[in-house]
Amino acid sequence: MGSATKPDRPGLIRRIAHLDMDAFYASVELLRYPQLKGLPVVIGGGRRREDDLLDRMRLLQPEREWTADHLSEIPVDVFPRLSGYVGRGVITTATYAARAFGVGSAMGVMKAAKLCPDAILLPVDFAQYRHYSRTFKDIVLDIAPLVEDRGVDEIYIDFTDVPGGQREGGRVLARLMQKTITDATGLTCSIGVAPNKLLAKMASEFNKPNGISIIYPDDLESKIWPLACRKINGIGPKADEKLRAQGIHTIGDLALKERDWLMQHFGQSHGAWLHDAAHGLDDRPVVTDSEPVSMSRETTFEKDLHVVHDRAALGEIFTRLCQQVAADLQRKGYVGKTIGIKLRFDDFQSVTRDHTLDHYTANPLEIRQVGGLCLKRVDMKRRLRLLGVRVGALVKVDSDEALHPTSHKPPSSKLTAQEPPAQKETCHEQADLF
Ligand code: TTP
Ligand code: MG
Ligand code: MG
Repeated sequence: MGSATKPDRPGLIRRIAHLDMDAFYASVELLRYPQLKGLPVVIGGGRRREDDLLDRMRLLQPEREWTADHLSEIPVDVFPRLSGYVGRGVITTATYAARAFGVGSAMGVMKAAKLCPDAILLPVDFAQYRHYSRTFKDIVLDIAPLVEDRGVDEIYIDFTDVPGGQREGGRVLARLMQKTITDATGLTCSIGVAPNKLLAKMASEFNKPNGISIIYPDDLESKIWPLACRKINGIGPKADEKLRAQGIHTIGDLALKERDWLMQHFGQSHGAWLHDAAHGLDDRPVVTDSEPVSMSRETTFEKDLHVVHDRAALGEIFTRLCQQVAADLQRKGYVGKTIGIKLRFDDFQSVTRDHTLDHYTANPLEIRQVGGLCLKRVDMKRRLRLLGVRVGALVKVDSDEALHPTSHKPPSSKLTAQEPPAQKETCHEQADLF
């Protein structure tokens, strides 16, 4: 594994970790329903409503109180089972107990019901998953500064220069991260530490759940080569099929092929990449988060809403979204100048409008007011599926720009619609809708 040392720090072994949360959505759900621990549970099929199960309990046991504080007291036999499910929903993830039945991500709920009819089915709650996603990432950032965000439940971390990052190949630091995350959230994760991102990503799967796996440069032949080519992040089903057609099934098979042969059969750059990957070579740096350019909040409705009949509900939802995005900005220490809205109609057409202020803000009332003006510029001709608000042109709240806005440009409004601009008269009716 040639890229084991850092070019800028000769002699220092490059140690890169990949951290991935275990059965993430399902594990977050189990925090509020701990009575389901160890049981087969799948997440999918619909969105969480606040809170269907409590309503059911209020009917079953009206003599006592049922609030959000009592979720853990709901008896297991009250939870919906897969067997009762009819619909086209898809499973996002499953607990390890459900995986034992062959149930997993991206499977239709109906199919899963055949495999494990007694599994409990819970709806998704993205806001909750985002919250825990932010929490575990912040915890890791407190321990190690170089973190690359790879989605809702995974990150790469550069261990090389972090205290403890080289001890036992990174195991000591990995253990500290696992413990800190579990103590703070009750969630577990698995971590792979290796000389580079490619191998770390594979390694984090080796000892799931709640596992640590360390790969040293000498482990390539014993730990990596026996794996199927699909285990290389970047070899998808199509590429795998092409490799199989050439009799290449494992990473070891791939490593036996000459670089030139791979380049001939799979193209110059892909062939060279395949060769490097099979030999455990990967020089990609851990790319830390760049400053965000915008923050947004949006929501898809349970059922399409009518701009007139549902105006009160829409107004409330819009206010809440503005408050949420303002809270996001304030929590992360940003202010923005461009306020935008996004709508999706029941025919899936999307429309956006935005307005740029001459100053920066993170004030929910101001975001609400400017967002409301943007909404008035939309021809509300159909029912709405989705509503969102975005604040862009962000700067840090304590930056020079925020404190002394220098731009002398007049405030501007921009149409970014995927449909013709609204006509003034047609949207008059909705003028004070939200
Ligand atoms: P993963 O990390 O792939 O899976 P996981 O965390 O559920 O389980 P594991 O212990 O094997 O890591 O995905 C993270 C979350 O992303 C998962 O909890 C749900 C969501 N997801 C989907 O919604 N659809 C999918 O097809 C996949 C793979 C994941
Ligand atoms: Mg995961
Ligand atoms: Mg993941």
